[in-house]
This record gives sequence, C-alpha cells and structure tokens, in this order.
Amino acid sequence: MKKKLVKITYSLLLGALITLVGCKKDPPSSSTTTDPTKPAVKIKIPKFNRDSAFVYVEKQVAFGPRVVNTPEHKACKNWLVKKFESHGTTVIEQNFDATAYTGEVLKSTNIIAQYKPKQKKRILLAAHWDTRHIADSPLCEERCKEPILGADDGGSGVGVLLEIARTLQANPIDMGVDFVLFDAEDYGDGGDNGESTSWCLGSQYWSKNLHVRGYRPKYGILLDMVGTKDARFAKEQVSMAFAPKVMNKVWKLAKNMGYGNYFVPESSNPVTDDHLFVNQIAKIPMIDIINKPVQTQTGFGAHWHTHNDNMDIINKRTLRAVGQTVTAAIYKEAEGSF
Ligand code: AHN
Ligand code: ZN
Repeated sequence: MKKKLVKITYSLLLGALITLVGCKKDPPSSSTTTDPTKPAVKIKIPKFNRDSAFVYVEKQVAFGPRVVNTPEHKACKNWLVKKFESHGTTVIEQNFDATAYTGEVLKSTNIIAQYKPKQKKRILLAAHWDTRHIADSPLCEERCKEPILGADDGGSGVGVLLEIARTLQANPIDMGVDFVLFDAEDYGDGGDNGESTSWCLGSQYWSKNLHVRGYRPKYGILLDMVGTKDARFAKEQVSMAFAPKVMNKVWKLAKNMGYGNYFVPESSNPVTDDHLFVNQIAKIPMIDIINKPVQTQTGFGAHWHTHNDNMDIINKRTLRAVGQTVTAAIYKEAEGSF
C-alpha cells in the first residue's frame, strides 16, 4: 500500500518535471518576447524634410560659385556659420592658408559645427562647401574656364547636413555629432599629371590639426554629390578598405528603409576624396557616400565639373534617400542599436 503511494507520487513528480522541461522548450509567444540586448525604450527616428534640405542647397547656389578667395565664398561662409548656430550647434571657423597647384595661396576655412560638444560618444559627418574654380570636365562644352555653381558638387552634401542639424535640434539625442564642412576640396589639378594631394586641402589640414585634442569620434560619414535624380551610391573602395563595417551597416539600413535602388550592393572604384585623408592622416574610419554611375567617361555623373551642375539637376527624393538613411544611422547609434 505504502509502496504504491510512493510510486504514484514519484510518477506524478516525474510527470511534473517533464512538463516543466517541456514548457521550457516551448518557443515563447512573441507578445512576451523581450530582447535583453536591446534597450527597453526605442528612440523614434525623425522624418527627414527633403523640402528643407532642397532650400538649403538653393540658398548656397544663390551666392553663386563658392570658389576660395572670392566674395561669394566668404558670403556663403558667413551664412553657413549663422545657419549652423541657429540650429543650436557650437561653430568653430578653422582658418588656414593652403597653396594650390597653381601656386596661388588659398585663404580657406573649415567650418566645424558641434552638436553637444561635451558628449563623449560622437560621430562625424562631413561634406565640402567650396566649389570648383573651372568647368574642366572633358565633357564640358561651354565656358570651360569659368567657375561652376556646384549645386550637387558641394551644395547637396552641405544641404543634407544642415537639415540633419535642424532635425537634431528639434529631436535631441544623448550623443554628440560633429558637422565638418571642408574647404578647398575642389581646387585640385585636373590635368593628366595632377597630384591627388592637390585635392582636398581642407580635409588634409583638418586631419593634421583636429579642432579638439584627442578627438575620437566612433566613425565618420562623408557626403559628396548626393543630390541628383539617378544617383547610384556603390560601395566605394577607399571606404571599404578603411571602414567596411560602417559601410555595410549603412547600406543594409538604406536597403531596409526602401532606398536599395540608390544604395546598390556593388563596389565602385576608389576616389580621392576628403575621406581618404581623414582615414590616412587622422585615422578616423570614414566612408564616402558618393554618386558613381556605371561606365561614364569621367567616373562621375555627366554634370560633374560642368555648368550643368546647377539647381535643375537637384532632386528632392535623392536628398531624402541620403538624409533619411544618415538620420536613421544617427538615431540608431545614439540608441545603441546600430
Ligand atoms: C578627383 O577628381 C581626383 N577626385 C574627386 C573628388 C571630388 C571632386 N569630389 C567632388 N569633386
Ligand atoms: Zn568637384
């Protein structure tokens, strides 16, 4: 009698144990799933305003070509500084003299706008704000010795960055962001024997003279020619050599957001652009989001370094694709989920 009771109790216990173990193996219902690696509160990613970004490109172009050592360049600089300040960033004007391939001394200024300068965790966003002094593309048909308006080449990247600064002011995060607008990027020697170091004079200077001692952002994103209709952003080779993880994450994010037609999963030839010097000299991993169409004579869009680089070619949907992708990267980074 007693033995039987023990046996029953034993089998009951065993049954309960099996049930428990079984329970453990059941997949948890999705409604109760919590990922301990993800923070409980999700940061909302603000909408990027393409109309506002477009106006910021327009405003720059309205000054005329922004060639170093011209009054238009200076007027645009003053406007950019005021605009970034009005968006709540702390601006440093980093003045420097650079010697161009022509021997001319370029009175140049890198514009550095710091969002939350005291925050330790930071990322770097950049573009060049000067425009080319000549329209020396092999595709140029008229006024090839005259300076270009640079709506796309210079203007588009800066326009997107200004809009991101405005977005940060309206939707604050606990992370620092530095907007660095390089000067004297586009005064390079376009001739057959042109040295690559004749380009990107502002980023070369900044990389050797960082605005903050021991400046160490997690990474940088450079925007160059991000405003035209059929823009194709492929994985450029310098970026992939120095910052492949950042590049792959940005491209994946863009695809998931529906911008995979712009951010294509293909690689493109290396470009001597500001990110090269930031990577090589400052040793900050930086990618370049740059329009590189397939099989063109110059390697860039047909408007590149011609007078067709004006407001007519600026496209709001492209500005938004880039602006919204970078905005999402920033807010995810601030949340710790990028
Ligand atoms: C060269 O043509 C060597 N580099 C292209 C960098 C550039 C010029 N980006 C815009 N304009
Ligand atoms: Zn250029």
